Amino acid sequence: MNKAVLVSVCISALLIFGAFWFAGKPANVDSSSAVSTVNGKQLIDISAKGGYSPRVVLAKAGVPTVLRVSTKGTFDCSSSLVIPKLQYQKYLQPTGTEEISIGASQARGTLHGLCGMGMYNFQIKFQ
Ligand SMILES: [Cu+2]
Repeated sequence: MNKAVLVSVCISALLIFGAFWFAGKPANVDSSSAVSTVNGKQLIDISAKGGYSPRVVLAKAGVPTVLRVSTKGTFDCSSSLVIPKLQYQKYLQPTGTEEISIGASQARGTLHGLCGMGMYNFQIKFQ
């Protein structure tokens, strides 16, 4: 996908979802259901479609973590995922789950994720 297409997709998505946003939808900051622990690994589930949800996740620091980003008919630019701290950048499949490993030593501080154009974002706060 070239950058011009991505920009126009981004802008139209922003206009559409911006309308809902300004209609008063509260920011999704309830992260309690997004974090689980399986076999000593911390799992964080984030969905990508018209932005990321939840947008703020509180997680445990210093624990091997797998970030699972799921798409479901995601054709907006939130499928273009960038996590600068992990030097991660990828176009996700329109529907599927992407698993991103975060080592125990990387699971600290705040991890920022954003779409390719930097319009949508989420944060994982390791504490
Ligand atoms: Cu974007």
